Amino acid sequence: ATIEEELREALASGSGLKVHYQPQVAAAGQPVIGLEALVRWQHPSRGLIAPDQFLPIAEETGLILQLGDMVLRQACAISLRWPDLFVAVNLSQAQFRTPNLAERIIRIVRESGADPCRIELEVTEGVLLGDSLTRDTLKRLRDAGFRIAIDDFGSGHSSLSYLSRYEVDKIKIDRSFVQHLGHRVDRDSAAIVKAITTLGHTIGLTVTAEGVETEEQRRFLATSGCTELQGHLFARALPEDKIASVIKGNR
Ligand code: G
Ligand code: G
Ligand code: MN
Ligand code: NA
Repeated sequence: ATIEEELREALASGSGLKVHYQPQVAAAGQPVIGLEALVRWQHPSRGLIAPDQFLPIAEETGLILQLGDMVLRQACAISLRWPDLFVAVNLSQAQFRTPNLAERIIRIVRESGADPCRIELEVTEGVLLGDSLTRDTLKRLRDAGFRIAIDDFGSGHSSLSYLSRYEVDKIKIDRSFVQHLGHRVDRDSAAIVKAITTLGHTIGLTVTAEGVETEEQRRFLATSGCTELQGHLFARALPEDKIASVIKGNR
């Protein structure tokens, strides 16, 4: 069977695909405040497959819509279980090609009983640079109460214009900038991180840093004014049954 057929089968049977959750912490004091849903595929013969290896196929074949539904349903269930946390879900640019994406998402969340205000939707810069259909979809989602985060900020075709043109709530600074904040702090990355943080705060956005791996990075980011931090220093993406101990340990 091709990967596409196997993916279709996994989605139809509801087995194999699962969602892991990576905690996000407040920069101040580091309690866990949110979770990012990250899909995984436990393949019967190929082992654990990373999203980079099957998301492109899901996007090309349109299976990303069903996959997105599955992830969102699970994220809603987690949200109900942890009502004090927000749960972040990634949306691919390909999902925005469907004309009723906003209604689809709103319906799933409503059926689950979760509060849209506790669900954050992560989109990349490419989505924000999209057409009027995409803009309309994002506006309808935000009007329904969802929070919108710009994922991998600074890594794509950055245009500062959409920060004012669109209503977004959060910037997630791409981990490539964070990675270079080492023992010997890289001066350019440090300046970029500080500039993004200042810009974000000035226009009222939450600023999250991704890919935080070291204590030096954490300290620099907290001092620079980042609101939230995410990365292996705190926790990796974990299966549902492993997150409780991390959340409780961090409160
Ligand atoms: O978890 P990991 O670093 O391997 O994720 C790799 C990429 O896959 C990231 O860019 C992430 O945003 C994306 N990704 C993970 N889960 C989902 C998902 O449920 N939907 C979409 N659209 N992208 C996801
Ligand atoms: O594109 P997006 O930001 O959604 O991708 C998130 C991905 O980053 C996940 O696949 C996750 O596994 C990965 N990730 C999370 N924390 C770290 C980290 O501290 N270091 C590295 N290298 N990757 C991370
Ligand atoms: Mn993300
Ligand atoms: Na990201």
